[in-house]
Amino acid sequence: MKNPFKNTTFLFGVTKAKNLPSDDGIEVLLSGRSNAGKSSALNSLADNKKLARISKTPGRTTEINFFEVEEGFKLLDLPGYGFAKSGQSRIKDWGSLLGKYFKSREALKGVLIFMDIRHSLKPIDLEMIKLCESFDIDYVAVLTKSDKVSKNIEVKAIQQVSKVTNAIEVVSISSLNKRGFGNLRKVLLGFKNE
Ligand SMILES: Nc1nc2c(ncn2[C@@H]2O[C@H](COP(=O)(O)OP(=O)(O)OP(=O)(O)O)[C@@H](O)[C@H]2O)c(=O)[nH]1
Ligand SMILES: [Mg+2]
Repeated sequence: MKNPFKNTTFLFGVTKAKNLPSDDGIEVLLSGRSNAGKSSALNSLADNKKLARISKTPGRTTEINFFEVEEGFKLLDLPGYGFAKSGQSRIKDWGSLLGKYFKSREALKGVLIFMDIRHSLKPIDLEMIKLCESFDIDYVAVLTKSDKVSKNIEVKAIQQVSKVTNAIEVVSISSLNKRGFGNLRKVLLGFKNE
């Protein structure tokens, strides 16, 4: 089957709420701590290494980057939380942009929360979960870098996150060996078809 994410293209990055594009179609946010593997996952989803920039230095993605999967269906790559390298003012900018976005965005249909499978549910992840719950937005826990742990640990991590959160799905992926992307694509297409 053809990969429905294959033609995903980068549209633009936004740093201020006033520059957000018109509020239509379907948007799914990709969120998570810096270095969790969001941009790598986006590239693996689309099977295109050049789509999103992979950071060697954590915290380099510093805006909301809009990607279009197809007309009316967008994925938004968020700057990683915890900008050790970018300074306080960035954190503030990001907070207000994200707060405004959540408050009024009709297009927002779901949030993927990317977490390194070895370090899931850190306080900042719980804050993102709270944000989703307070606005009644469905969220999916995406446990990344599954290549770093045994199958046994992988299964336990999935069970743990399923137990303690209200995530509509918990999936595990590896951008290194490409496991789990069939599942992740299914979950994303679910938001589109809701
Ligand atoms: N072993 C392994 N490493 C990975 C995987 N996914 C990402 N990485 C590595 O983790 C680092 C961060 O990956 P990114 O995809 O840039 O992470 P990000 O979440 O987009 O980071 P920010 O843009 O800073 O928020 C890079 O060195 C990647 O090569 C994976 O599935 N397995
Ligand atoms: Mg990134």
